Amino acid sequence: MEQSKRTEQAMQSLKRLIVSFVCCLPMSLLGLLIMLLLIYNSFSVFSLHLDPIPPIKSTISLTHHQILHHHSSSSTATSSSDSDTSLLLVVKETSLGYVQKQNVSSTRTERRKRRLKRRIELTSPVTQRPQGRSRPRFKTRIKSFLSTSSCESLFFMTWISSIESFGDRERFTIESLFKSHPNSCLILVSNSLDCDRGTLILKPFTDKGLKVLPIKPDFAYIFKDTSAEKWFERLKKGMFSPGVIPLEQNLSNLLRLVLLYKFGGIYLDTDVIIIKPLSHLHNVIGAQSVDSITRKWSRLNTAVLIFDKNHPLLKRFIDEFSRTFNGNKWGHNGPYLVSRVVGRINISSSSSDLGFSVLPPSAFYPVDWTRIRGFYRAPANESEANWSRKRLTHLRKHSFAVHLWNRESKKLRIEEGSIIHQLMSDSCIFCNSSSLHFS
Ligand SMILES: *C1O[C@H](CO)[C@@H](O)[C@H](O)[C@@H]1NC(C)=O
Ligand SMILES: *[C@@H]1O[C@H](CO)[C@@H](O)[C@H](O)[C@H]1NC(C)=O
Ligand SMILES: *[C@@H]1O[C@H](CO)[C@@H](O)[C@H](O)[C@H]1NC(C)=O
Ligand SMILES: *[C@@H]1O[C@H](CO)[C@@H](O)[C@H](O)[C@H]1NC(C)=O
Ligand SMILES: *[C@@H]1O[C@H](CO)[C@@H](O)[C@H](O)[C@H]1NC(C)=O
Ligand SMILES: *[C@@H]1O[C@H](CO)[C@@H](O)[C@H](O)[C@H]1NC(C)=O
Repeated sequence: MEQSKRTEQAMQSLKRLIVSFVCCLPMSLLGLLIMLLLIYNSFSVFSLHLDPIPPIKSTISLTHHQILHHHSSSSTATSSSDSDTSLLLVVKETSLGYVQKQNVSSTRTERRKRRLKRRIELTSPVTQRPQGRSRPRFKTRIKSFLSTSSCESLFFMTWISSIESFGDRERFTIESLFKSHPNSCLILVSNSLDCDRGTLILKPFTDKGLKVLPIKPDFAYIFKDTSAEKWFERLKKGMFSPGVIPLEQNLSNLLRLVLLYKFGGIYLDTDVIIIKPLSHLHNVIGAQSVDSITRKWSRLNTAVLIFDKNHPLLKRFIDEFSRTFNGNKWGHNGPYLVSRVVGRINISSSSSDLGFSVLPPSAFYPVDWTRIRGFYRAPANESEANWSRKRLTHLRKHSFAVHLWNRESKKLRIEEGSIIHQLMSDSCIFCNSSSLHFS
C-alpha cells in the first residue's frame, strides 16, 4: 500500500518533469525538425488530389472606404507593364529544381524517418499525440475562453517561434490592439508562449483584465475538414533531408487562414501597430501596393485579415495553399498567394458574390517597406518636421493600422520624435516599452 503510493508519487513527479522539459525545450530544435519535415513535404504535396473549386463568385461590398478595383488580369493576359504581376507569374511557374524524390525503400531513409518520428514525439506533444488528450484540450480551452470572456471582437495572432524572440515590439502589437479594442479577446496561437514563462510575459495584460489566451496549436484539430488537413498529414508523414530554412513563416501563413476560416475574426501579424478600431470592418483584405497607372491593386498582403467564419474566399486561399505550397520561395505561400487567388476572381461576372473588399494601402500598409526607415528617424530640420507632421495627420485620419515590415525594421532604433515613436505613444497602454525609453 505505502509502496504503491510512493511509486505513484514518483510517477507523478516524473510526469511533471517531462512536461516541464517539453514545454521549455529550445524551440529552435523543434523548428529545425518541422522544417526538415517540410522539405520532404514540399515535393510530395504536389501529388495531392484536391476537389475542384466551386465556380468563382465575387462582388465587392462597399464600405465607407475607397475600395480598389480588383486586378482583373487573367493568368495569361498579364501585361508586362505591371511588374508585380509578372513577378507573380514567374514565381508561380518556377519548379522545385533541386529537390529530389527520395528512394523510400532505402534503409537510411527509413532510419531517418524513425528517428524523426521519435524526436517529434519528444518535442511536440501537440502534433503527435494520437487523439484523445490534446484535441479536446485545444478545443475546450478555446471554447471556455470564449464563453467566459464575452468578447466584443476576436483577434488572432500566431507565434510559431521561440519564446526568446518574442520581444518588446511583438508585445507592443498586443498593447496597441487592446488600446483600440479594450473589450476584445486575443487568442495567441503559439508553440512557445503557452507555458509559465509565456503566461508571465502576458501577465501585465491579464492583470489589467484584458483577455488574452496563449495556446499551443493542435494542428490536426485546426486543419481538420479543410484541404490543409491532407497537406498536414503529408507533412507529418514526411521524411526529412538536411538543408533549407524556416518553416515558421510558411506555417504561420496557413495557420492564419485556417484560424479565421474556423473561428472568424481579425488576424494580426506581430509587426503591426493598430491605431484605430477595426471593429466595423468586415471581410476585408488590404492592398500593399497599387499600380500607379491603372490605380488597381498590384499586391495584397496578409498581415491584417478580417473575415467571417467559413468565408468562401478563405477556403480558396487554403485550397491554393495546399495545392501550390512551396517552402522554398519567400512570399509564395503568403502575400503572393492571396494576390494570385484574388487576381483570378472576375468581378464583372454578375452572378458572383464572394462578398469581400480590398482596402487601399492607406488602411493597413500606409508605408511601403522600402520607405519604413524614414518612419523610425526623428526629423532633422524644420522641413522634415513639417513633412512628418503632415504624414502623422494623414495616418491618423486614413489608416487603421501600420504594418512595420519587421524584416526591414526590426534592427532600427526608434528615435524620439519619429513617426513610429509618436504612433506608439498614442497606442500604448503601459507606455514603458523599452522601445519608448531613450536614455
Ligand atoms: C518556408 O520558408 C521560407 C520562405 O520564407 C523559405 O525561405 C522558407 O524558405 C519557406 N518559405 C516561406 C516562408 O514562404
Ligand atoms: C531503391 O533502392 C533499392 C536498394 O538500394 C534499389 O534496389 C531500388 O532499385 C531503388 N529504387 C529506386 C526507385 O531508385
Ligand atoms: C511595464 O509595466 C507593466 C505593468 O505595470 C509591468 O508589468 C512591466 O514589467 C513593465 N515593463 C517594463 C519593460 O518596464
Ligand atoms: C468576366 O465576366 C464577364 C461577365 O460574365 C465576362 O463577359 C468577361 O469575359 C469575364 N472576364 C474574364 C477576364 O474572364
Ligand atoms: C533637411 O534635411 C534634409 C536631409 O537631412 C535635407 O535634404 C534638406 O535639404 C534639409 N532641409 C532644410 C530646409 O534644411
Ligand atoms: C513648416 O511649417 C510652418 C507652419 O506650417 C511654416 O511656417 C514653415 O515655413 C514650414 N517650414 C518649412 C521649411 O517648410
